[in-house]
Amino acid sequence: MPLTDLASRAGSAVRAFAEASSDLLLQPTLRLGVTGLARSGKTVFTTALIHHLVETHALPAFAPAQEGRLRRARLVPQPDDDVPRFPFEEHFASLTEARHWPRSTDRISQFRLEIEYERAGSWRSGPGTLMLDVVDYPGEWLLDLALIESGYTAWSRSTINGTRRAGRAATAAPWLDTLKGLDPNGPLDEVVAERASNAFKTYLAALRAGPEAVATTPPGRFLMPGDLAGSPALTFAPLDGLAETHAPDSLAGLMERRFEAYKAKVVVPFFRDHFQRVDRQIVLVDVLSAVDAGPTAVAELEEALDAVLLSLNIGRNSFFSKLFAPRADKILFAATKADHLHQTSHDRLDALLRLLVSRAMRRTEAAGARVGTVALASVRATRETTVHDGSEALRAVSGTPEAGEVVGDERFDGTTEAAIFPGELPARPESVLDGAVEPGSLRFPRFRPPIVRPDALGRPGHLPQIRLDRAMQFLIGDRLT
Ligand SMILES: Nc1nc2c(ncn2[C@@H]2O[C@H](COP(=O)(O)OP(=O)(O)O)[C@@H](O)[C@H]2O)c(=O)[nH]1
Ligand SMILES: [Mg+2]
Repeated sequence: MPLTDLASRAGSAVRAFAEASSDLLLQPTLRLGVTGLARSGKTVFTTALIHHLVETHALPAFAPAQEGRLRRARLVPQPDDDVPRFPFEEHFASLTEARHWPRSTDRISQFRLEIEYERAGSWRSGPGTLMLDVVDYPGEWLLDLALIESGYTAWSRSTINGTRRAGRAATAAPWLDTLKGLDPNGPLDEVVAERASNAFKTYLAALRAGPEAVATTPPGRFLMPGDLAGSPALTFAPLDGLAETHAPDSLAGLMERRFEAYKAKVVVPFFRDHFQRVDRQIVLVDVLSAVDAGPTAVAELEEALDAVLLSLNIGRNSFFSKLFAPRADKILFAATKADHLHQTSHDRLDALLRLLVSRAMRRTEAAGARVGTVALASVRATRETTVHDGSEALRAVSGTPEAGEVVGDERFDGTTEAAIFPGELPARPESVLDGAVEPGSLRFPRFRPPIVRPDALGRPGHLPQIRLDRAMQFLIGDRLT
């Protein structure tokens, strides 16, 4: 391992300590990480969270609000100048005025809220202030932790081995073809390196677009480049038939240097500067889409959960992961978009996520932090209703499907409301893993965000949600007492 790495790690420990002690002296601060794979609902969650804190109102399961102890929350300048600000105002306007979901984002962003509240304790009373820093970052980047412990040769081999998995042959064929034509000992050639890297990226993209639908093969920035899109730092790829060491002027030598540079300049700084500093973490999971895509997607999702738990290093005895372990003492896994189901299925969705997470916790020997699960909708786009199928009454949801969505033989125009029977999750969550849900048998059209009307005094209305208040209580409730 290069020395610079160790030095920077030591520096980060010193900084973390200085930060923690200055926090104690100056202002209690809580850093909340929001992560999840692409489209899992991070932007919508973060927008709704800020909205509910700023527009204080009763949220039954969020004690500080329910007890009327939230006095004021306002947006203040964020602590890290080098991280883009989370564009809350833009996302909120898009949701409530245009009724469009926020535009998708692929990079890290941050937001600071200053929350003034009334203490609830019997021995501590009076006003308190909490600085809440919310950091939204792509879950794909967590997959890179696996690379830190790996050398270029080992990474190449395991990635190529990954193509042998059931169902991957056709997806991998074009990339494996390109690999056959590449000689690791051949001359160092930029054009060849780029061709190899492009073929590899095409393979990764095809994996995600395929039936697995979940991305678990690193490097994370190849899946979600953020501000590194198009950068030469991402121009590398595995090679086949590698020896243990590579001549510096060979193709393998170049690839190895790039691989190591990626780890040192991209992966390590992310874990050190952002991930490691998180106090509480929410991991959003689109369980419903995986269930609908079939057992392969669910299995792939389980693997993604393993990777997340390993990166959170709750309990595993590894030198490297220990160095990057965040100080997070509470981790919440949340199945998002629960508003696609009737509320009678919300507990089933939660039970399924709990099963997936507890299996992952056993596999990764997780211990230490408090881990919770919840099925939620950050923004509830539907209402509950019943539809009749002959003499049978089915529990359904109704909302406005987005223009172009198709259910059965109906294509929606984006303005018409419709009641849709989404199907039901099985009562026994284990049966989902055995393939009890026929792929494509559930109906989850994309709904437009709900209509939010101002209240009688003309103040902006509240975004409806499902169990978001429970998530807030788990993540920050105890720091507002
Ligand atoms: N019905 C519903 N859809 C949601 C909800 N949260 C997210 N979505 C959908 O999921 C998409 C992706 O959400 P987004 O927050 O942008 O995901 P990100 O990539 O993780 O930031 C949105 O455009 C919505 O279509 C929710 O609470 N309810
Ligand atoms: Mg986003």
